[in-house]
Amino acid sequence: EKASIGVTGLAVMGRNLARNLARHGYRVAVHNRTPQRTRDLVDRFGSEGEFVPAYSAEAFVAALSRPRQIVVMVKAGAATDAVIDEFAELLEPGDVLVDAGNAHFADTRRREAALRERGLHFVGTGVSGGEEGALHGPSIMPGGSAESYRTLGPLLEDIAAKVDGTACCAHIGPDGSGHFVKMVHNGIEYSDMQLIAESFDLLRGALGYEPAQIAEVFRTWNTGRLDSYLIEITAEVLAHTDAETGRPFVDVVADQAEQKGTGRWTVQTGLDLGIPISGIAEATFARSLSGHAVLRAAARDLAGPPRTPLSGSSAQRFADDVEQALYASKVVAYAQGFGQIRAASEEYGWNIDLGSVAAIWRGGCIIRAKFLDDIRAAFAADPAQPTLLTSGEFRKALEEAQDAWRSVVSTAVRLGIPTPGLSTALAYYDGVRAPRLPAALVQAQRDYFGAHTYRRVDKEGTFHTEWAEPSRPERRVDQP
Ligand code: 2AM
Repeated sequence: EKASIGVTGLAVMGRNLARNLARHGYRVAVHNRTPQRTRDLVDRFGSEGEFVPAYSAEAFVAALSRPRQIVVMVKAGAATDAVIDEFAELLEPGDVLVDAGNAHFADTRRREAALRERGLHFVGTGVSGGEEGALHGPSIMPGGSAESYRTLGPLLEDIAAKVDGTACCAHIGPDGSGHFVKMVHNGIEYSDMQLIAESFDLLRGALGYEPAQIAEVFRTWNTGRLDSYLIEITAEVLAHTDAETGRPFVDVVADQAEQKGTGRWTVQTGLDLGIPISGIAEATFARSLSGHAVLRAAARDLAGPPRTPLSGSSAQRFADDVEQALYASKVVAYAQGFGQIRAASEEYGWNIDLGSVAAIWRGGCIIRAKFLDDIRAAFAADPAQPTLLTSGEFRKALEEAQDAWRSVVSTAVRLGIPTPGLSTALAYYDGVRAPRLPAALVQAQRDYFGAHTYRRVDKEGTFHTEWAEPSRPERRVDQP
């Protein structure tokens, strides 16, 4: 009997995906460049389901029923290309090759086009949830042809996380769309994490709370609208005491946050598309700032304000104010991220259903949160809305939060506590709602030094002022 799907690349993620498939009753062919990993999987987990170990690419392909479906789970980049090249030779038209790694969507577009030429379906899919998610139910974001999803989709939906009985897996759109959506997921994750970290820093710096007390605050928040995986694990981390020193664990961890690159890609792509994803950008830059040890050592003695903790009624209100600032900033970060997905969808003709993206992020993935069901509902009610900020419940929440949000950001500024994420989100909120922006002056400056022209508020046309002439005459330049 042939296997209905195969997994190649059996490091932890691939192994756990294979086990998840087997536990759901699928016969799974398993293969790895180094055969020991394949043997190891079957030895340790063979009892969980039906595995068909294959010790060569040829044997692996021969073990699969048609159309053959192969999930590739190797390191993104050259390894993915090597594996694709190897299997493309062995597969036949109609077969499906799935890249479940974190590929850049532009690579996925290139690979999909090349394999389509040969009659093969290439599915670039986002998988979020880490090792645990891969085993117990990740959020899955597959791109590629609609035809490939007809055979592959049911399997992926079976192994995905479920929320209210709905699978956290849906066909995103053609070619690179799945990996694009996964990339933005990770960018939003950066933003969520940074906002939470800033909230912690504020509660500590402005109230003098200990990490264990802050863990309690987060636990309380986690019973409300901020209910999410990231808030939950933050409370766990903050409550943890280092065994060796007896100090709060968060205080013994070096304060340098690393990144693997998807946040950077999100920011780079945001710049390319001209979409202001300032929340994700600040979160990414905050990580890079933290890593610049020499810069930070040199700047350590720059003067700042005294950090006198708050007292009285402002202290009593502060934790609640931070909750509101965090929530409002989170809404901004998601509005920006969904805006970026929409822009890419238009640019590449992907026709992505934003509500469906929100729906499959409700479970399995790192940013899973109650909040995502509200986003799903907002897009379901009005798929074409220009921004989440103005949609029913979110508008109300932002308008209610804005006083607290401003107060938190001003407290941060006054005490010299860096809050790039919370501050930029507020600046975005004020930027998009401003009836007039100083962009008028920027455009005038551009016309002055570069003759870049401008449009006027009071009449049609494109104009240029002859700034070098004393009388500064204006000419209309868009007609003969
Ligand atoms: P390995 O066990 O043979 O090293 C994560 O590194 C996974 O990607 C591993 O399963 C690893 O296989 C696989 N991998 C990395 N580079 C590869 C390549 N060039 N060809 C095939 N598999 C590769």
